[in-house]
Amino acid sequence: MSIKVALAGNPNSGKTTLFNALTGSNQFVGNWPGVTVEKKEGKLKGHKDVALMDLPGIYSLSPYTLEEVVARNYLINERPDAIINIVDGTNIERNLYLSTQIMELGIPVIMAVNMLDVLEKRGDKIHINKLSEKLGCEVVEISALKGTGIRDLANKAVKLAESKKKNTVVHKFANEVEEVIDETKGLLSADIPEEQKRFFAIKLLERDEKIREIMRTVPDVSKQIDKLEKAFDDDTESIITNERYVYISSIIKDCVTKAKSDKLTAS
Ligand code: BGO
Repeated sequence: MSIKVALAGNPNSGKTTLFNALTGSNQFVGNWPGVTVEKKEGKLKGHKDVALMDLPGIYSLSPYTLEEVVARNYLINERPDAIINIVDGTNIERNLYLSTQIMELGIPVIMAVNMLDVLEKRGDKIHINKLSEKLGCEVVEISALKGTGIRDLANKAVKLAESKKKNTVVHKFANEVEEVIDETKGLLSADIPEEQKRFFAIKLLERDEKIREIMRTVPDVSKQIDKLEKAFDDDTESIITNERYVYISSIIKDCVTKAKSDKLTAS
């Protein structure tokens, strides 16, 4: 049986460089059905039975661009055995916004922190063990350009895919938000697997119309939306985005040490 691994990340994170390093010349290029978004698939070098799917570069799993819809529909409908989430280590705060959403899909995730060569040159440090603990997934450092850590990443991704271990979300949002997410999860029909319920509940709370289109039964979550919006005096999409940024700030505080501050000086 062949194993499917998906590669997901922001534009400019080094995804193409990594895809080329992982697959060599063994690639097939086409389009995603019905749209002019490029689809690239390859065989993982050294692992003949492992297919690697390169997803479009995206910033979020929201429904606002064709690329986001293509990527998330693939992840929901095809359920790859593992996801490699590549993040640009020099821009990690921004890249983690997508990661927090990828972790909610219930698919095993391994994070590849890219641009290690640049981080080392600057003297910046990402504490990958702490990052791994905070995210609840394995994290490796790589330089896609220099080829550092690529083989280790490939071996770990294959092992993870073979393990069939479901990803569970380790971080909790504010209590009031978690309560409403739990209530919403309880309204979802039984055809949605347990490990995917958090993702669907959050998307319904965000009034994501496109997610409704791919659900067999759509529960009425208007009471849950009302409850959250009254409690926070804001719209649900902003409330959840804000929760993600609070989580990301705590990750950055604990896991990133910079040699020089980003702040501009007056010199
Ligand atoms: C240009 N280290 C370094 N230093 N650079 C990297 C690494 C790494 O580990 N990985 C990728 N890059 P894509 P997406 C470029 O193209 O793979 C670089 O969008 C340039 N081009 O080489 O395309 C990579 O698929 C001129 O840089 O990313 C590329 O995710 C000057 O990051 C860029 C400088 O990689 C994006 C860089 C004409």
